[in-house]
Amino acid sequence: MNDSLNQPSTYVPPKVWKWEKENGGRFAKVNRPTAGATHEKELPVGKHPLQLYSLATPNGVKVTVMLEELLARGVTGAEYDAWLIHIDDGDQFGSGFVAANPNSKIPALMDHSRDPVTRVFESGAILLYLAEKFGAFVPDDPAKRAECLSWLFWQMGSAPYLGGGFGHFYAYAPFKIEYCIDRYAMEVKRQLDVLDQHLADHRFMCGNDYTIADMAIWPWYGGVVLNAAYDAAEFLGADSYKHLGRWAREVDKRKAVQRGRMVNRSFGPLEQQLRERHDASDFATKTQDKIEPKSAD
Ligand SMILES: N[C@@H](CCC(=O)N[C@@H](CS)C(=O)NCC(=O)O)C(=O)O
Repeated sequence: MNDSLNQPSTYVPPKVWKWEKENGGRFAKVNRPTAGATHEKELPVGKHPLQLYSLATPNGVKVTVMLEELLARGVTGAEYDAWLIHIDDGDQFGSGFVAANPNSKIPALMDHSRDPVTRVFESGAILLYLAEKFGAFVPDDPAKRAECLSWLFWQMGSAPYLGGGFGHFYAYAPFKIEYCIDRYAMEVKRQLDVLDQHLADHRFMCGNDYTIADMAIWPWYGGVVLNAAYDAAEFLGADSYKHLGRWAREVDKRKAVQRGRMVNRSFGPLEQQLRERHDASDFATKTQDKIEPKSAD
């Protein structure tokens, strides 16, 4: 044991890495080092042109917020069916899902209004696809569009440090490793400061207009400062990022955000879980508190 780093120091990597045992972490059951389908399973298809296969993680919420924002703006073509993908049970490795996303990760979108039916995977690509399809939430002006896409791609490149790095080692790893938590806390705090300094003189990420850049960044970085992710707000000193906090609370109040984050949610308070969404009325009638009988406690 290396005491100063609070980590075991006996491990010597073999010449060639082998997948020999489960690592005991939260995702041990589904993680594997190969791609492709493990079983045959078709995806269901509902009544709307847009079919979403997802789960209400931050990457999933980006897309359901976008769809609810479009609908709130009166874009009726954005009506959608949202199907729940249980990633802890390996649904992402079913043949139908792999055909929609060869990377086996939620979210995946199929657009049946196009011939041939068009698949879109990667949450950032889905946001941009929908923004272009409906001409909304991405600026037309080239300079503003460049700024918007820069922040969108910033999020796609940065969030793995927050989720796969910091969140994994702080919240999910089977034991706490100071070296890893230090490395990623340092980077995440730097990212929080990037956002805080930018939002000091911008209402939203790209100025006065709320765009797909806000939709991409909020579920991750808003989630951390509002303490909705990893229970790490205190650890990361989230209160000190005043402008980021102000922006996160403003986005949090939007009706479409409140609806979008309920879709494909299978955890948390029952009244916040709309596991599948096929119609706008489902928010009033099909949340889990209305479906599941109350538990005895
Ligand atoms: N870069 C991808 C990341 C998607 C992603 O990591 N999805 C996670 C949930 S947030 C997932 O499906 N994990 C299942 C797995 O890794 O097997 C995106 O933004 O769409």
